[in-house]
Amino acid sequence: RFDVALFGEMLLLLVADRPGPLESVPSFHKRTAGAETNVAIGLARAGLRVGWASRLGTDSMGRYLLGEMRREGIDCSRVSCDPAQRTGFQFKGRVTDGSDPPVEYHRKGSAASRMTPADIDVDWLLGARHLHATGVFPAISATALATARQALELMRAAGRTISFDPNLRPTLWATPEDMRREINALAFQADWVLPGLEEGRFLTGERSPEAIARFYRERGASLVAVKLGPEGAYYDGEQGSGHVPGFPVREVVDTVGAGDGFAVGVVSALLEGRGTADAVRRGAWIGARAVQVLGDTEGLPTRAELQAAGL
Ligand code: KDG
Repeated sequence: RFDVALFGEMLLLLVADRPGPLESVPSFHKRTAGAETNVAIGLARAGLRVGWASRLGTDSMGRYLLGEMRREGIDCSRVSCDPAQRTGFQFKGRVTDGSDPPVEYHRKGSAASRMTPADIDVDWLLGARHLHATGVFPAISATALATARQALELMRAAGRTISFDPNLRPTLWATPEDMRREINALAFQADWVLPGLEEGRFLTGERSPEAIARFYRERGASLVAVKLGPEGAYYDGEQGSGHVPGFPVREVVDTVGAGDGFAVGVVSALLEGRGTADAVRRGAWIGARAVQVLGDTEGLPTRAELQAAGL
């Protein structure tokens, strides 16, 4: 029995040690990446019991990633490692102006992209009280999309809560229309929907955070929190609506992972029974930490750090 289940691809991340085109960068820092595994790591550090289901190759990257997840105390019993398959990886560039860095994926045909609904251990999944899903895993292959859909359906049918971060990756979809349709179909199954402002605009055709939130609220979400970057977040839920200001940031080192940090804050706090405004505040705080570090997970706080910050 555990608190949160997640399905998703974990990637080896190679972050450039200096700005410039990737081909001219001489050395890279080794880190881990993957939207769902970032959230898994953050939730585990926040003190929740977390289970992650996936596939990895048995190559050195797969061994490294599995070791990192186990070190965080995450249940990896539903991660299968296949010698015939390869672990995905990505390069990430460095930027100095706070913009989103360039990313180059090497994940096509990866072990995780070969997951199918048959990989879902239903008893294991239903042993969790909550599912967190993002738009990344369903984007990596048709079978991953089917797996994500099925996981959401099973949890919904069992009356468990679901959080969903659209986390749009246009390069992984055939067309923008496919992306909009499939991501919205998943979002409509979720209780807590966590889009970024630009994502929300693309997905709903609305402009304002209020209208984006209303769009998902009218389609079943009990809480929508729209991420506004340095401006914090707007939320609309059963306990009311409001705006949480952003936390101060000294220097933006890398924006990737901020949305995952936000999800960690909101989901961990809600599962602890905190109110919506507190949950969104925790999310905004972790998001602000996440942009000040190079990798996706160094900014994710431990339970003790959350307590010390009064969050
Ligand atoms: O949300 C962070 C992720 O974007 C990153 O860790 C890698 O999964 C990833 C992706 O597809 O970009």
